[in-house]
Formats: sequence, C-alpha cells, structure tokens
Amino acid sequence: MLAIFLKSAFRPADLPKSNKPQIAMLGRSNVGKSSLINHLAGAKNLARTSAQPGLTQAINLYEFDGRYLLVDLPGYGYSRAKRSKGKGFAGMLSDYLSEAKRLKLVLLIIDGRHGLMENDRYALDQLLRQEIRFVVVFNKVDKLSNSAAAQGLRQVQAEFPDINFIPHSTADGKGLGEIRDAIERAVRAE
Ligand SMILES: Nc1nc2c(ncn2[C@@H]2O[C@H](COP(=O)(O)OP(=O)(O)O)[C@@H](O)[C@H]2O)c(=O)[nH]1
Ligand SMILES: [Mg+2]
Repeated sequence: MLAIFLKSAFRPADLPKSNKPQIAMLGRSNVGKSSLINHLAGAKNLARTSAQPGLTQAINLYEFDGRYLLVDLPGYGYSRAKRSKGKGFAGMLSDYLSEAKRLKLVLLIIDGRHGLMENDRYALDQLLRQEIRFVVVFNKVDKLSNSAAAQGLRQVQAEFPDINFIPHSTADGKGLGEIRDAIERAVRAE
C-alpha cells in the first residue's frame, strides 16, 4: 500500500479536480479518523493524530495506491465556539457532499464507548437523506470489554438494521480487513 499526503483544503473549492474515486472519513473530533487513515496506510505518521481534539478545520487529502483519494473531513462536535464560526459543520458537510461528484463511500467513525451521539445522528441522517453509501466504524473497541462491545454493537444495530457497523481498533488490528474490503468494493463499483 503506497499512501501519500496530497494537500490540505480549506474550502471545497480547493479540493483537487481529480477524477479518482473518493472515500471520506467523517466523525467527531478525537474519535480516531486520522489514526484509521494511518492504520489503513500501514504508516505511523501519514496523518497527524492528536490527543488534543479539534485543532484544525482543514480537509486533508491522501492518495492511496494512485487509485483513490482518502478525504479526512474536519471533526465535529468539539466546541460550540468553533461550531458557530463561519459556516459550521453542517455547511461544510453539505458543501463537501455537493462538490464531491466522485464520492464512493463515507466511513462514519463513532466512539464505541459512547455509541451514536446527537451529532453522529445528524451526520447519519444527512448521509441517508442524500443517499450516500456509507458504513459506520464502531471504533476504539479495545477500550471496551468484549461483552460491552458486543452489547453496544447490538444496540446500534437493532436501531439501524440496514446499516453496516464495523467494530475496529487500531490497537489490535480488529476490523481493518473488513474496512479495507468495504473500500475496495466501493472503489470498484461504478
Ligand atoms: N485505544 C484506542 N485509541 C485510539 C484508537 N484510535 C485512535 N485513538 C486515539 O484517540 C486519539 C485521537 O485520535 P485521532 O486519530 O487524532 O482522532 P481524530 O481527531 O478523529 O483524527 C489519539 O490519542 C489516538 O491515539 C483506537 O482504536 N483505540
Ligand atoms: Mg484527525
């Protein structure tokens, strides 16, 4: 897997006019989006991870194997002050979604310890409304006991039976293969 950082975009208009398929990562600040990009790339420091949430509002773009772009969208839900600045999360998301003609799949990342929070539900609702293909990554399962993880998954799965929830952890590699498969299927689908 050869993954490279392409650029940071601060407005949807700065996004590259590339024809390559795009896979976007969406989720709250600190939920593990950048860590998952590194995990997928098999690299430690391709995407900058941070214990300090919400430092950047940029859209970061990575190219994987010269075949598709991985789009790291700004995290949501960290501070109210940030959210009220400019267009805010909802504006950013709808701008991006309407601009991204080649968007093939969204990985919506949630923290397995918290399940679906209010702003995750907002994001999920937007994806359903706009009929965008997505899976939900039920992340950081290493922080949960096996039974708590299974129970949390059952709960979200029962509420949304048609959505694919993939348990994942960067700590032990759980779920990585399944996420890669979902990406491959989406990149190949025309
Ligand atoms: N235990 C555990 N920690 C994780 C996992 N994924 C990310 N983290 C940690 O969560 C914090 C935020 O991760 P980051 O990838 O920067 O989140 P982002 O803001 O969504 O990009 C960092 O301290 C990561 O090391 C995981 O699967 N398990
Ligand atoms: Mg990040």
